[in-house]
Amino acid sequence: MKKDLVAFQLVKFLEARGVKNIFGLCGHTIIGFLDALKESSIRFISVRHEQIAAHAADGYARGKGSRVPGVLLTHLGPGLANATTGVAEAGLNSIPLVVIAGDVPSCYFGRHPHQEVNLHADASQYEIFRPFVKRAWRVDRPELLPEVMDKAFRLAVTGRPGPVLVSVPMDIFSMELDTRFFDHRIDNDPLLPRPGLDEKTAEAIATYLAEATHPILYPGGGVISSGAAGALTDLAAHLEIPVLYTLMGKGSIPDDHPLAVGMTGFWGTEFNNSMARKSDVMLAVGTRLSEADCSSWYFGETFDIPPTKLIHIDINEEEIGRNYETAIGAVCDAKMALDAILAAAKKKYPDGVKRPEAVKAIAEAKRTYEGTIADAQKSDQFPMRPERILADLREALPRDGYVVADVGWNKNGVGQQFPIYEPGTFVAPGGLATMGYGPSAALGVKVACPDKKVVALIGDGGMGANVSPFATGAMEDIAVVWVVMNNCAFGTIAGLERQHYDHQFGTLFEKDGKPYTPDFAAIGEAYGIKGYTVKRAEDFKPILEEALALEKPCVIDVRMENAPVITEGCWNINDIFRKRGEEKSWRIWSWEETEPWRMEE
Ligand SMILES: Cc1ncc(C[n+]2csc(CCOP(=O)(O)OP(=O)(O)O)c2C)c(N)n1
Ligand SMILES: [Mg+2]
Repeated sequence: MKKDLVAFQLVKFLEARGVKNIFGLCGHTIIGFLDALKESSIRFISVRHEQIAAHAADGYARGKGSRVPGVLLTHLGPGLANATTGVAEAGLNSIPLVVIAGDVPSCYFGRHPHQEVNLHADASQYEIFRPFVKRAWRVDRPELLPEVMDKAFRLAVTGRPGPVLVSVPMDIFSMELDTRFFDHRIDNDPLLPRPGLDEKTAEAIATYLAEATHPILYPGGGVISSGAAGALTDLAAHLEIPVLYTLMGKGSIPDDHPLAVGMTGFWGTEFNNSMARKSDVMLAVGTRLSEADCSSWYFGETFDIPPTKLIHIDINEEEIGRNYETAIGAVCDAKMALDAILAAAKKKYPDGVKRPEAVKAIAEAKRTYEGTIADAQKSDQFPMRPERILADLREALPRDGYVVADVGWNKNGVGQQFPIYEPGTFVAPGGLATMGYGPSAALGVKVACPDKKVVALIGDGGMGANVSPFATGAMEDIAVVWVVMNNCAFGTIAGLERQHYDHQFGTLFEKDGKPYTPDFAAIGEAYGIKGYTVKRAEDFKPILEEALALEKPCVIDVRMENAPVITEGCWNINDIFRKRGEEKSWRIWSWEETEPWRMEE
């Protein structure tokens, strides 16, 4: 019988499962594991906060097309708690992660050993993760670790992808274990064909779409992560169907494709929302039809379902029929489904369908919209117009360059008016909308895609939340270009507050009544990366081009006007805000607002 330390066997298992990078932060509970990792081909990318590690692992998984999990290593208690926001963000966005956390020694469960979480149960830190991981395990015996790791890697990427947690009492890393336990599990890595759509349903859906007068396709993030963007674009082209998309679905079709319309919802344009509203059949794929994309589900805003007939395909059965009456629902993989529908459409309608009026209307609407922002995109004003920052960035960034966003103008403005050409190159925190996501996620994207240009487009609020990704960029030579859209404010919230309460209390960065900002370029330089401060609008693009060409970590601090993203859709919160003494009755969920046809019954 051959034996070896569990830590070394775990590293061997991870290598065998193709893990190339682990993001994490040390603690006494995991140095036994680090001792084994030191000998490995796996790169350990050490960061300064576990939330950064989680976002970076998320960015890594996305850079790899969401087919392989990002791996995150944390210490127990405070380390694991720090990682919660990042892991929850990944969970809500269906991004696969395997989180390995150290835990208290198993012999001391419940005796209050150092940093034990034990207020409601002994050694119960893993329960902190329960609401947002697919499964949280605490491994109580060394023989169980191989089995749990095997399950963890499979679970993270199958079905609706997401994070899993394996909490390992630190003594287990230091135990000797018969090598057959791990060896057996290393071999247990079956090919898992993804669940598809049966031919009959595929044909029914193709027929609905082909025969409809105003159909639309509506991809969400599931289309990107299942690699279905090509099939979606081909289906759109064959049946000439306009494509609207969710924030997370941006990139499912190149934005300069004649059938690409744009994003719906609160940050969508009126044309986009009206096209969605007027559609007679819509095929939604890989989306949970969430609030922002659906204008709080109000009737008469983004979707009117019914009369629009909703066909909804998602890998997660819980999404079907959640918010809307559904004509056909199918639980399957987005790519398998779109391939099957495309095949059925080609068989039944070999010559395709032509809808020249729709193509013309899209082109006209895009021209009109571009006209409304053209002046701002060219404005020499300084602090710069946000529209110009986005337009200059688009020109400087190659078609396949990545934009990793955060929250604020950088996410909502990009969703609305920044063309994305390649699936997966727009990386944003759609689910939890965590301020502070982008600066860290960009590290992981660049590690996953070293040959691509990666820009982290961040507000000064988000960048200020944590600047230490600069340290990791410097130490590990990760050539992210961080662009700080600096409006000296939590601008998005300032805009909402100004609109509803006529002031910006608690949302501006000010000192002695004047705008306050740290010097992000100097902070970058202090960390050992290149720092630029933009002083005039015309300097921004050349600086950006220089920074992108350097292939080194850089930060560009650019002052920007604190102006809100124009919102033509609707969001229920705007009805809820109410000044003292103001007469207001707001719309809340009601059949009158969301399902008026029921009231007619
Ligand atoms: C962790 C976290 N805290 C608070 C918020 C609420 N929030 C949404 S947008 C925003 C302001 C972001 O400011 P900044 O990064 O400067 O971008 P801007 O809105 O100015 O473009 C805040 C605080 C959030 N999304 N996440
Ligand atoms: Mg800001």
